[in-house]
Amino acid sequence: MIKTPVCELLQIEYPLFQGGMAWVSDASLASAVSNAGGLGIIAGMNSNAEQLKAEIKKCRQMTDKPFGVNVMLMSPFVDEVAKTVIEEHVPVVITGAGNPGKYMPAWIEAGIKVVPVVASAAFARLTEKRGASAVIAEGAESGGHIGQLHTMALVPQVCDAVKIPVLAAGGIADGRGVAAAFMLGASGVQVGTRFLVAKECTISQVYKEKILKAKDIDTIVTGNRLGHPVRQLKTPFSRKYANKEYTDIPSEELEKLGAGALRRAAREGDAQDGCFLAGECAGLVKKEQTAKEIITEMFGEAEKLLGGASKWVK
Ligand code: TUI
Repeated sequence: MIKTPVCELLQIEYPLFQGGMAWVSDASLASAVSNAGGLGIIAGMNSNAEQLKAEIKKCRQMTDKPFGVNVMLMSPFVDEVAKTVIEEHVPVVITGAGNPGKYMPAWIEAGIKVVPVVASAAFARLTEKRGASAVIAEGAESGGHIGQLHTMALVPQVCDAVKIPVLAAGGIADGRGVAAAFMLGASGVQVGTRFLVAKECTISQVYKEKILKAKDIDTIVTGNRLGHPVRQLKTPFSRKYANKEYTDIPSEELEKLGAGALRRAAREGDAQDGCFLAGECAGLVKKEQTAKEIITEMFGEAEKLLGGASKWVK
């Protein structure tokens, strides 16, 4: 059995968070992960207060275990979402894509455990000072919005910078990734891409098929020009975007091209104009399984690997 301080901190069985993926991480997926012993996360994405409340209510109908809400700090509704998590007594808030500093005092005062996603050691240190309970060091192998550093270099440097627990994210899709994360000093992992094909994940079958067919080299990073680099699958949409990105197209038009593209991929399965976010580890994802099967398989593999690690030491 693998137990770390993260299990005790959040009252969970496995030190695993499911990524808060926009248009993907709904009550169905989050409750399945929480029921399986991990921490399920509802994506706040660009939801308003009313939409988020409805999803939290649904999640509570499907699980009595702890779960979290991911607050996407670039959302136009971030202020109302920040209030909603307090009103709804959400036990854990994960933040992404920015600095949560302005919201942290109120969340902490309300007894919420705050776990920011960080992309640098300095930012990890800052959030620790502001009262974060743990941080997620997310490397650029991840799908979606990414920072500059990759998991292998980022995680140990963040671990050296803070005393609070560190969860590793980016490129982790099997037990080898989990074991490696612990060796880098992490006390937990966040997994996104592998949960895209969970049976309880409600995204389009087109999206799931694309993940199951993906090879190692099938993702691309776009959005650098707008300052929001995003890793996604190579598709007609990403090729079109990548080709236009460094032409003289005005930034507003580039933004328009991306508007609604996550929803088109996840909800409509629009293979032409959808933006299919995925991490570099998509090539490791080979079968559709329940959330429980995914978690028990990953931790079973990791336990075996860690248990046998002494074979390398002579
Ligand atoms: O947030 C994510 N991944 C996402 S958000 C998203 S939706 C979106 N919508 C519009 C434009 C772009 C994305 C899709 N995927 N992951 C968490 C994450 N946070 N990754 C990297 C960071 C990050 C980066 C820099 C967090 C903090 C940071 O610096 C803060 C500072 O002030 O230095």
